[in-house]
Amino acid sequence: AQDCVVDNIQVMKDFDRYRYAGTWYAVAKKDPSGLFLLDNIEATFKIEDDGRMTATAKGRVIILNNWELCAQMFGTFEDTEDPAKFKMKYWGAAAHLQNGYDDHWVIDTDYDNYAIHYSCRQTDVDGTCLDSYSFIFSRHPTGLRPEDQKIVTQKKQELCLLGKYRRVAHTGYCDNS
Ligand code: DAO
Repeated sequence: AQDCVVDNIQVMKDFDRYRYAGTWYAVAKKDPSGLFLLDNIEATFKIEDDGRMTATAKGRVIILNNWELCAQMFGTFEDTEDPAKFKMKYWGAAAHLQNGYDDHWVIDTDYDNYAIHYSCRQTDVDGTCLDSYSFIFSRHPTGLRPEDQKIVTQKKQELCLLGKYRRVAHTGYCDNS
């Protein structure tokens, strides 16, 4: 089942946000148009007392053409009828950072090692995605375990994004911010 129609994309079954909570390191990323987060990207998800998911994230960005900084970002998630599909409102801690309202889908995760995120910002008339972004997350900043790599490759293919990812470096740029 791989027709590249966004509505047909399989997401994580019985997604458990409590097991998903905590810090994830982006190890690969498929960029949207007008990309924002460059590298040193990590996200920490939290489940609030009322059960809603929130996140803080950071990553190296370049704004105003040549100003490099570590962006501190915040996100709040709205639930949908599918437990693995959220609407994410996000904004930056400082001026000039991006803000927006995106889909935030968890495609697959084992909760302890890897997670695959997907967001389509714009669909085409045929239902395929015109502008998507996707993070491959690891619990380990060093990358994915070899045994997780083949699952991730399979899921990239199901997202019709195989070959469209780049590696996300972790150099410590955002460590003290
Ligand atoms: O980097 O090009 C891009 C698109 C990503 C924008 C979203 C960043 C905000 C994230 C907040 C929370 C968690 C993932």
